[in-house]
Amino acid sequence: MIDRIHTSAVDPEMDEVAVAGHVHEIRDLGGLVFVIVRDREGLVQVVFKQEREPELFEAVESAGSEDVVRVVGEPVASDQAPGGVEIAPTDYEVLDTADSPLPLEISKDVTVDLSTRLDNRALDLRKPETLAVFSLRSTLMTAMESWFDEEGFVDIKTPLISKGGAEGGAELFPILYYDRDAFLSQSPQLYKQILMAAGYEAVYETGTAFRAEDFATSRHVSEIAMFDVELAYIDDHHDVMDVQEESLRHALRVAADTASRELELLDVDLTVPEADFPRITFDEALSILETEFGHFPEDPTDLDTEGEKLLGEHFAEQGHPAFFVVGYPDEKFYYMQDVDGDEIASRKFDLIYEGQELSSGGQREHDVDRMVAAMEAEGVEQANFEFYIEALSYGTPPHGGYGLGIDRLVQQAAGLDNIKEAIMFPRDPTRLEP
Ligand code: AMO
Repeated sequence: MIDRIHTSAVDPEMDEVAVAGHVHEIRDLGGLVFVIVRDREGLVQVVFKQEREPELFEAVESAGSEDVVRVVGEPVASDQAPGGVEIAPTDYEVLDTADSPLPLEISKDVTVDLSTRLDNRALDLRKPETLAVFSLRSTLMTAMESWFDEEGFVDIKTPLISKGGAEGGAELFPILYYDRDAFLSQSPQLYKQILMAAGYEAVYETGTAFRAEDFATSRHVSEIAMFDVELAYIDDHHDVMDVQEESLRHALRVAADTASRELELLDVDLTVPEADFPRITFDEALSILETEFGHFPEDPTDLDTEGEKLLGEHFAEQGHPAFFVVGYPDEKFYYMQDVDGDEIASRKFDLIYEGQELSSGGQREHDVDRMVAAMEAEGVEQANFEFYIEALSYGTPPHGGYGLGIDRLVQQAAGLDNIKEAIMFPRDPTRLEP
């Protein structure tokens, strides 16, 4: 490996350091050139003086923005330098030069629309604020996965190519699988349930789901990073919500504790929901919307974007950034519905976080006869689900789970206007590259 330390580790107490990175900024003041070097951890200023190091000075005068360089030198405390330290160079090496002009400015604070940023994503990803999003994303997801590892959940991988969909026909991306028609997976739903029938007891998957929805919103994409969870031997859907609540709180807490540099760059004050997440019924949600906001969702069996936002405001005022809405009517065949003694229509819940649906889940129908009846009522073609129905028919423990949209989690945690900012190379109905 090339000998270097990160810019964040440069300390005036050190005798000599080597750093490497992109040339973020150059300021030429005659006999003095300031070069700001950027790596993954931050920026450091290098001061080249013509009188002090004439040879290096000559070399640096031809430096260009975004060249990749390595600098060796002595760290010196400096009040004017970013981070309070600058480097007096003893060696300067160009590892690669960058073409110019750059199609997108990296260092200058100019407002560029999202579409231009995404067209030039390779450069946009270099911006410290963009990198902060993905560093935060990595922190959140590593923390999330470790919570499940610690709790004994099995890390699984389900297929991305399938014969049919789990969530509905219209949203499937067709592909050619050798000489047969197939589809990209919409959700690991059926497989995670089969694993419950197979006795795996508790599983999680960090995966990808594809939805051929026709949308133009700030919260939808066609290729979604999905965090799926399933657990067996539950009493009811509250056990599933407990898992979701604790794991999300843990991930946000780790991010708040360890990603302070990223949160500062993003100008975000991350609230960790320490109190119990409120759990309200779907009917209660409708009633809050009606009485407090005079809002009626267009589809009376679901909450709309505006409704979720308004409920988010209602609970935020009470100090709750996250809450569950439980018991949606007219649900998919795999959710437990119309249970004797239940006051709710189904054991399906959504988690709303910062005014936006973050996950859907619930207790599943493990009684195959009841599930098949629900499929018939829903008009679902059973032929595509035979492997699933059969797998569940050989004895399946009571179970439940949820799917959490990772991109939405990052969008909300990082305070981003558009979900696409939370994805390195997002896909939507119009964007297939880069
Ligand atoms: P659902 O279809 O509600 O449930 O998806 C779960 C979560 O995935 C995210 N999501 C999306 N994010 C961005 N763009 C999209 N087009 C998009 N579609 C969904 C949301 C959503 O809450 N099988 C069930 C889960 C389960 O019950 O286990 C399912 O997929 O954050």
